[in-house]
Amino acid sequence: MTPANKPIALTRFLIEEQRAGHINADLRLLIEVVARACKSISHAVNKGALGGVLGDAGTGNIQGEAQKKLDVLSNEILLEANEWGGHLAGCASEEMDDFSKIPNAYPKGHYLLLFDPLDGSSNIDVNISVGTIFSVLRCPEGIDELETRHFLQSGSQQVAAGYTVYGPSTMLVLTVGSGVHAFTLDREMGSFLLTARDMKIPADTKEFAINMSNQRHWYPPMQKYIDELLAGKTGPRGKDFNMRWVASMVGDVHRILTRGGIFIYPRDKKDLDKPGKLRLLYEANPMSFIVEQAGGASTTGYERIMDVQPSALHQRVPVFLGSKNEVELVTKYHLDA
Ligand code: AHM
Ligand code: MG
Repeated sequence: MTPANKPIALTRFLIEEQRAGHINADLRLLIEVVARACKSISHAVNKGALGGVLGDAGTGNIQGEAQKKLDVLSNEILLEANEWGGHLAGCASEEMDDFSKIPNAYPKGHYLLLFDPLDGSSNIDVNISVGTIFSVLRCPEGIDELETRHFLQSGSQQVAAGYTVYGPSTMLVLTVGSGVHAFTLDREMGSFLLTARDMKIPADTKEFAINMSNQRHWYPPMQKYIDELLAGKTGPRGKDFNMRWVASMVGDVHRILTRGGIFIYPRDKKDLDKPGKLRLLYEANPMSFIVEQAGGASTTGYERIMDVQPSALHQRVPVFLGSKNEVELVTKYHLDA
């Protein structure tokens, strides 16, 4: 590869975004630190059994889910990397009951970082893609003490969002509100290099992602929508649809960002206490920001996810995201029901 067509590094890309007025120096530093933490997580994920990181940690999170060793390790890596940089006021994570403040020994900054340190945990022990998802919000100005309510901002307030997919290669996908860009980790150089600029999700698709084993628990609009997809060429949709389910939202969203599709995790009758499985603040919102920036759509089946006013840190939400025309159709089925 000649120097002229050599992909640019994340560091240079972020400096150019700062010059273009899309981010300030603090947000640039924050994203750099998150990327560095993701490199460490990538190394741990890659070592697998050799690093002694597989299996259960023997603990549970606030959502009653058993934590894997890599869930706990990834959470620690992200916290430690971010607490001393001076750019954050606090962090919240899927793996922590409550938010975490910046220790008094370090200066406090103006941003809040929310993350799912290792999404798709059930894939860890079977060597299938997992990922890290993150969302950045502004901390409200002039507050005396950081409280949970300061994190409860709608997705439309996000200033940056991204994920890293630890797959056959490690890729960081990022938006700061000026399109969606993907960076591949060059392990020899130790840096993320820009490999896809301004990614776009096609409006139409023939591919859907859903856990079909829950079908009997779905509500009527979902049954109708999926029945029509499964009916294929001779059905009302007039085309055959294919199905894919990685069981890691990062893996499924990355495929959709690359070649289109719709991802669905609906509310169902199995657990009436839970409005869906995925968490609003550190899964649904960042993925929605990315998908919308790539020209796709993202709803709860009834409203735009990024318009939902959060009421709790670990709040769950139904998720319909991806190719715009499919998301609009399934949302219409819900609103018309
Ligand atoms: P996790 O954050 O505990 O890993 O759970 C979230 C994951 C998503 O990545 C994925 O889409 C979904 O849960 C898979 O659910 P299922 O177990 O129903 O296949
Ligand atoms: Mg998750």
